[in-house]
Amino acid sequence: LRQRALVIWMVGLSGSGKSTLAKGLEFALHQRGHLTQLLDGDNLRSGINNNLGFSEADRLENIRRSAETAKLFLNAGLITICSLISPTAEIRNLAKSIIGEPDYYEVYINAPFEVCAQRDVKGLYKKALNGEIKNFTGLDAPFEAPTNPALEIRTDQQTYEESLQKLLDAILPRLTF
Ligand code: GGZ
Repeated sequence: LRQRALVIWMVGLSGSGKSTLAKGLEFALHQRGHLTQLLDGDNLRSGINNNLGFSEADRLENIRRSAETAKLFLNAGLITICSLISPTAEIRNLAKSIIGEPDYYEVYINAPFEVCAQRDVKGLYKKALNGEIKNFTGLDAPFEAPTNPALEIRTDQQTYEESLQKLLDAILPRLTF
């Protein structure tokens, strides 16, 4: 199979649906014969990024290492799906500059803070709202919504299946020469 490599960089709040859609996208691409690599912020933080917390400087370093890692997979020819909050324009610019503009495809997984807090899949919002977690994105740490993403997915306004279909419709045409 010939495929054009690409980094799909998914941005969004904790609980917005990034990881779920990233896994779904990876599975769908596999089924079509594509070679992929998934890099999830949460997973990277238990390995290569296990010395990093959630200060501004640590998040920047988290993104720098993740983008450098993505670049290695990109250069190996894989479709690399990154799912990290990537909360600021500065952080996303760093990722874009490491990966290189033409190979960086930014997807904003958009669900409002209130919706993510309502879902609270991991109970983190409850803890953050109780003051048990400091520097929580969207609460006492910034989240700057992407202003010019290649694609935006509203996970609060459509089903998971619709979101995944929209992702695939946008991405599949970009994976061939
Ligand atoms: C935001 C936090 C925090 C704080 C722990 N703020 O939904 P999750 O749980 O599974 O994924 C989130 C993950 C965020 O890591 P990233 O590497 O994606 O963040 S960043 O791009 O900003 O570096 C969340 C969990 O870690 N988590 N504490 N304070 N999310």
